Amino acid sequence: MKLSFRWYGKDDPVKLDYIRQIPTMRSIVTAVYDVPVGEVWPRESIAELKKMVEDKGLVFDVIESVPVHEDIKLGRPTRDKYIESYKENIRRLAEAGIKCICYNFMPVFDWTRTQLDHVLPDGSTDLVYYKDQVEKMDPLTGELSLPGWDASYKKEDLKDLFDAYGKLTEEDMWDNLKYFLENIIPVAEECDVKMAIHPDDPPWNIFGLPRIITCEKNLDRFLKLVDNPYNGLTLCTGSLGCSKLNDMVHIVDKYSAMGRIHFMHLRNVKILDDGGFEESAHYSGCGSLDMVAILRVLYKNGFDGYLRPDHGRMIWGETGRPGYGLYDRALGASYITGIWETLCKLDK
Ligand SMILES: [Mn+2]
Repeated sequence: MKLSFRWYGKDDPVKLDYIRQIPTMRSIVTAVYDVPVGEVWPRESIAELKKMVEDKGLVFDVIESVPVHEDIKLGRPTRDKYIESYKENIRRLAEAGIKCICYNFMPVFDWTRTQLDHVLPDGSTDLVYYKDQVEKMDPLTGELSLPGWDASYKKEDLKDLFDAYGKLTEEDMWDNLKYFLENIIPVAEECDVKMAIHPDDPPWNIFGLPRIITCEKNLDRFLKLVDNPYNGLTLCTGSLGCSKLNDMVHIVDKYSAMGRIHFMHLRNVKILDDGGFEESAHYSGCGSLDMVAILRVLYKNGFDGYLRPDHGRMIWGETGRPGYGLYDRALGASYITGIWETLCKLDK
């Protein structure tokens, strides 16, 4: 496994100088953040990122994310223009040495939480999803807004998007995803770039918007849309794992044995009785997922893709981007590498 760490570019308060000090850290996961969704990333911006990362002795070979324009997800006539841009981004990233691209196919909203600074008994803070809070929210009136929503959406734009998705069924979403994959996967294969879809977070419909990358049955369907190793998964344990219906050890075992997991996101969540959840520290005992069992099946299947600690809590007085501080993610990385080293040595 190739240990990696997400970094939000030069404005990220978590510096590459700190990330490189995490033992055995290999790759930086990043993106060009100042280009609107659907446009081609300038070669100079990609080269600048690569240089910053490589100057610190780290590897620049995985991108999270190249976002997918809503018109592609909606199957609008304008999608072909955005798909062409997407292909060009794959080519340009491949030229710069990128081997894996993470993306998602969630309508309108990416990850969704109800609070980003929930205080835990030990005084640290985490991200939570409380069902009763979600039920009170209406993104269109905005009287109660979810934290972390893309501020670039104006209320009118949001209304148009909701109307458009209102006319779309889950089957339409599948058709639109298939169309997208049929166009981009041949380019990814030609460029030797593994495409890795991130599951929907959380893995259920929100505000009536359809979500399809949610469970084993749908992952099977997804991989068959274009049955090619370049069409693979970012297996995020904290996203799929916040539904009790998903058996994460089984899912990780199955798809890593098939060689279709290109990127692992490892984090733990505590599932609440009513179906809500709280993000927790990585350690198995802090949440509902058995991290040793998950790493054991990856090891058994010879997993050699990318792996990164996902969201951490905010601890030790750190402030910054919720879920993406340095300290708790570094603890997560150390915990993961500790388990991995143990698995390697017990096997000798
Ligand atoms: Mn994730």
